This record gives sequence, structure tokens and C-alpha cells, in this order.
Amino acid sequence: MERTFLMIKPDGVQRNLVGEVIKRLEAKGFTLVGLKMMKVSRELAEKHYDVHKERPFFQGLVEFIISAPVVAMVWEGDGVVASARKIIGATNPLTAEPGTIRGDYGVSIGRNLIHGSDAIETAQREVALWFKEEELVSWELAIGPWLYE
Ligand code: D4T
Repeated sequence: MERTFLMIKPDGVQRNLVGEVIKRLEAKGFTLVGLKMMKVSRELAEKHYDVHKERPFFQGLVEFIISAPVVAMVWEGDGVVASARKIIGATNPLTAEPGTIRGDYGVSIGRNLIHGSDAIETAQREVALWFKEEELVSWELAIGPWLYE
């Protein structure tokens, strides 16, 4: 089953949006298989955002991610990588559609509340970077037949 990595950033945690984010993904029908609150090390933040290391916003982004706790999660379900990106909305909250997390709760690109893997390969890399295998729980939703044909 497909998995994705989502991280509620320090602003999402500080704004008490952890429950709101989890509620939206649960209600959609995805399955939570990994969850931890943590203070991120500089090393992990730099590895996670390695693709952006030449960009002007890189240092600020790393400083922000390590500034306060985040909630790291792995979610599972058919098509979860692309679908979670849609639930999250566009990178800039001002252009993100209403109904998306960023569209409903954000106003600034540097405070866009949540990260979501952008492709299946990225998701595999990020899940392995943030979680040990034994931290992930494989389980079956009892309502599975009511979600999937
Ligand atoms: P993430 O990776 O956090 O899910 O965001 P996106 O996938 O939607 O967007 P991204 O990788 O292009 O940007 C990563 C992260 O950097 C912040 N950012 C981005 C910023 O502070 N200033 C900027 O100009 C850009 C482009 C926001 C998200």
C-alpha cells in the first residue's frame, strides 16, 4: 500500500492545528501508520530540505523547522501521496484553494503549516529518513471494505 510522509511544521503545532490536520486525513479515509512529536535536529532538517540547499530561503527554512516541535507522520492508502498534496494545497497559502489546509489556515509561504512528500520516490526517501522501521505500525482498518471496492 502507498505511503506518504507528512510533517506539521512548528507553526501548525503552535497554532493548535494538529488535531485539525489529522481529522482531515482520517475523514478522507487514509490510515495513520506512524506518528511522533519531536524537536528536529539541524542535521535532519538540512537532510530533509537538501534539494533546496542552494535556494535563498534554505537557511531560514532550516532555522524555522528546528525552532519548535513538529509532528511527523506517515499515512497510508491508495493514491495517498498525490491526494495528501491536494488536501494540503499549493505551497503559497495565499494562492492555495479554500478547503485546503494551507488555503484555510495560512497567509505566508514561510509559514505554510505542513509538509507533504511530492512524489512516491520522495515519500519513500522521507519515510526512511524520519522513521525507523519499528516505529511504523501496519494495521488494517476495520472499515476497509466501506472505503475500497
Ligand atoms: P513542502 O516541501 O514544505 O511540502 O512545501 P512544497 O513542496 O509545497 O514547496 P517547496 O518544496 O517548493 O518548498 C519547501 C518549503 O520552503 C518554503 N519556501 C518555499 C519558502 O519559505 N520560500 C519560498 O520562496 C519557497 C518556494 C515553503 C515550503
